[in-house]
Amino acid sequence: MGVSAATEKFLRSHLNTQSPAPLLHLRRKWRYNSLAIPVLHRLVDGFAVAKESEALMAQHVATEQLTITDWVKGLAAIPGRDFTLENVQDYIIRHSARPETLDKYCYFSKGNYTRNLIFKNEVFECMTICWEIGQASRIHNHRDQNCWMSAPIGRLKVQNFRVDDRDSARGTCRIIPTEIYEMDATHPAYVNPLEPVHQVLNLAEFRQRAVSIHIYSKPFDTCEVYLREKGTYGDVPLHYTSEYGKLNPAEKLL
Ligand code: CSS
Ligand code: FE2
Repeated sequence: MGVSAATEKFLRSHLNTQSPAPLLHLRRKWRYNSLAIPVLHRLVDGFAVAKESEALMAQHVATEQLTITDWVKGLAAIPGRDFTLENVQDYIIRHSARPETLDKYCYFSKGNYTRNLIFKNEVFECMTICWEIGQASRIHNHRDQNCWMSAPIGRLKVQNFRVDDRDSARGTCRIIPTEIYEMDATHPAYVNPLEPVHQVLNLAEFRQRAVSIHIYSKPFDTCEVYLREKGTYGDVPLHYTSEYGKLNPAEKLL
């Protein structure tokens, strides 16, 4: 898929040492979200390689810790037209949610990861996702919507995939693993709009539950799920385990 000129400029700016904020998470680039590097390898091959070492010298940006309520208020104060990949990434780098304020939005289930809506308007929705040890999402996309993620509690691995030979009439494709990165409290991330198919995993080896916060803009309520072994994909509805702190009555937590 293509991206807007503004997004492309943002992705390019990751390698511009004049714009320090988005570079924060590149300091440990192979372990954490380094998505700008592979993107730029394709966008401006050669140039990206030359600039990589400079990117590693990114300055540290102070992060203000807020209650989840204030964190969401700050996000909702960004006007819709400014709710861009760059602006929201900048916000989540500069502001983090205090983990102890997330309790109300934390429901765990041994059956599956849970989705807990915190806030929703026409521009974005924001939710916690609670991961038991060993739980993982399916391989999926976000319907071409932007997604920013942070993990105030625990650690998560994100595996990106490339989709080859997509045949929409037959619902078949090939799924090829590409970038891997990790998220934790100090390493937020966003889904690469140029390679939006991914899987999030709370690996058993991490030995702890995880709670991540996801911002989706605009909100979406279905996604495409990819079955790697079968080479097929299809639509799957998404639902909330809890909304605004209240468990969905139909929900059976295991
Ligand atoms: N997108 C998945 C979580 S992994 S990013 C979901 O909303 O259920
Ligand atoms: Fe996702």
